[in-house]
Amino acid sequence: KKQKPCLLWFTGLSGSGKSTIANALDTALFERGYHTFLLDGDNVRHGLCKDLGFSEPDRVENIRRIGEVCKLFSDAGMIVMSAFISPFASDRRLVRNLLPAGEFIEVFMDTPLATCEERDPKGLYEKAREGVIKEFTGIDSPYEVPARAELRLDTSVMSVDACVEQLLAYLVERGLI
Ligand code: GGZ
Repeated sequence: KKQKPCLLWFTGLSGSGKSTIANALDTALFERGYHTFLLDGDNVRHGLCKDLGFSEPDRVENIRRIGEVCKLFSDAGMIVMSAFISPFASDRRLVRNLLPAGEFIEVFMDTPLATCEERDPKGLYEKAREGVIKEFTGIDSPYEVPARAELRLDTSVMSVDACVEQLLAYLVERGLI
């Protein structure tokens, strides 16, 4: 099946739906016969980046390494998806500039903090509010909102399926699938 390489870079707060939507899109693309590669915290922060924490320099290095891996896989022709908070605009720009023009697609998960905090699937927001976890994004560590993301999704008002449909439509419109 014909496809063009690209990198769908999901960025947003913890609990905003990055992994959920990236995984659902990955499944949808796989079912349609496309070659994909998905990177998220589950396969990166326990391996490639297990020496890194959540200080600013560690987050910068985390995103740098992830960006380089994404580049390798998109160079190999895959449709790549990554799901990391990536809170700093400068780091996201660095990854954008690593790739050939047009291949980087920034997907801003614009789910309100209140919704993310309500979901709190791992109880991390509660711990951050109590001060048990320090430097938690959105609480006592910054998240720089993307100024010109290619796509913006708010999972407080959109279903998973609707998000996937919008992403697939974008890839078709761009001639990538
Ligand atoms: C933010 C943290 C933190 C702190 C642990 N700040 O919802 P999760 O649990 O599964 O996803 C979050 C994940 C964030 O890792 P990333 O590699 O995406 O972050 S970054 O791009 O900023 O490097 C959260 C968990 O790790 N987590 N401590 N202090 N998220």
